[in-house]
Amino acid sequence: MAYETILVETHGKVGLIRLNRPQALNALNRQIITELNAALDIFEADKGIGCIVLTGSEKAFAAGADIKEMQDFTYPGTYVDDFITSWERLSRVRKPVVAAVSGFALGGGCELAMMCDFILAADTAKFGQPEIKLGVMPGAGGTQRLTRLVGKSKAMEMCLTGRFMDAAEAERVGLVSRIIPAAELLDEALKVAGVIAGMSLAVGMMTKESVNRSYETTLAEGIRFERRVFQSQFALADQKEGMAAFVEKRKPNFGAG
Ligand code: CO8
Repeated sequence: MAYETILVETHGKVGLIRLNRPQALNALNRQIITELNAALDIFEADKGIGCIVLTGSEKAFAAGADIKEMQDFTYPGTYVDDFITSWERLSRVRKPVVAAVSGFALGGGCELAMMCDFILAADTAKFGQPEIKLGVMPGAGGTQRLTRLVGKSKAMEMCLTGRFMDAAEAERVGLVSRIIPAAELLDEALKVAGVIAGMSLAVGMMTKESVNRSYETTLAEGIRFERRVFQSQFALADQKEGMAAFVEKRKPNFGAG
């Protein structure tokens, strides 16, 4: 597929997707989401890819859903088309996904970043859910994921006032895992993703599934889920390889399971 609004590369076992509508600060329209979903499908199916990095430009990860496209939407139209549901493909990717956020991550852009497994932020990053200024509220998980990540008070303030959060505040409250100088962000994201992709693919996917389970269930059920998955890992060739490599004082050579 020839993409017009994203750039797709592979770096070893890492799949890199860059949002690329510079004239609109990577505003998310139907085309960019369709292309993003297609690229995710391809990386998800490719056994040679162990981790995906999603990034934007230096100025903007994404400045939200495309307001010019949305302004004439109607309720019957959004209902019949089930507007936004297909935009959540990213949250259903089973392989690890790292967001590398530089500049604006606003509205749907912030929601897209939060659908990733963790966010590495440039020191220039700015996060916000400014939808309320447009007469709507977050619609792709912002009221839910932001609240779980930063707590009710911060999430309420951001969603009700639309104020932006800078990188330092985002790190302090746990929205991002780390802050990196803007010029080094992509290299660092690819390096971290390379480390993840060098592990067992199956174990990486199982780990992601287990951590995510903590958001969906009780502690007792989550622990039970974790225990079963952990026990099942003794059926993996990668468990034999990983532990043999430790005992033999060599580097492990992991495969897909
Ligand atoms: N939609 C469409 N165009 C946009 C958007 C957007 N969200 N953001 C920026 N642009 C365009 C501008 O219109 C401008 O285009 P033009 O040159 O043709 O006028 C160009 O990008 C550059 O923007 P600015 O001149 O405004 O750049 P500034 O540096 O002055 O300002 C800002 C940058 C602060 C980011 C500003 O552009 C802004 O406030 N943008 C809108 C932010 C916003 O409100 N985002 C929320 C949108 S609603 C939403 O996301 C709902 C979520 C739906 C679910 C999504 C699922 C993933």
